[in-house]
Amino acid sequence: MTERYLAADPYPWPYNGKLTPQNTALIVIDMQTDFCGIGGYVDKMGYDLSLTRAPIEPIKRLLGVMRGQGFHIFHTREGHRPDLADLPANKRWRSRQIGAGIGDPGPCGRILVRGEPGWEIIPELAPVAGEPIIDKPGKGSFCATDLELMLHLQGIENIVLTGITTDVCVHTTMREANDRGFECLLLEDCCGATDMGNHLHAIKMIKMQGGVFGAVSDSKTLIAALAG
Ligand code: C5J
Repeated sequence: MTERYLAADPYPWPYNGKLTPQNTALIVIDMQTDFCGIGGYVDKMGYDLSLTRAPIEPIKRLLGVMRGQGFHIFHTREGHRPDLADLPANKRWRSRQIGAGIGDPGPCGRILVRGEPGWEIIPELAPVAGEPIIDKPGKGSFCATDLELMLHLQGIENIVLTGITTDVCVHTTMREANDRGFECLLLEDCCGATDMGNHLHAIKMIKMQGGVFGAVSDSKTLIAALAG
């Protein structure tokens, strides 16, 4: 197989040059109204929505290219059962401290509850038929989900991470994936956080120790590499 790499920091990615639609998945994390829409969880906490909305257009463009080339695409949603049986009491308590209680009613329905309008993936990035959606109760996409099994059954070795928020669900998922032996790439323009400093620091952390969790690049670079 011809080796294929893209420019990334701190090393050309993937480490072994094995980049194909068959062994690589794009994961779009938590692009839900609750994290980037008016009246959702992040809005209710008072954070700047422009930061979590910034990745919408870059992800949309990337989805178009990667779908067109037959890459695996996965989506995730953070949320809890309507009876809140999977919501840790401390998670609920903390969210209430900041005025956006998980499970409580809000402008987009009950906050972070499965089936509510705020929990839905935004229409701009809606999954298409055949793209698995991973429903997760936590920050990481591997905790209490079947994601790892599905990745292994499909022969996936490389994971391209996008979505929100960079420092929480994206970072936790990247760390979990890295520990499981997946080769990870985070696209910085396809991620966003509730705080720009946290976004930048989360990106910096990945690049330490020769790429302690993988590598970082951007969607333009990946799209150019896929065109070549
Ligand atoms: C958070 C997430 N920040 N999707 N969730 O609570 O990052």
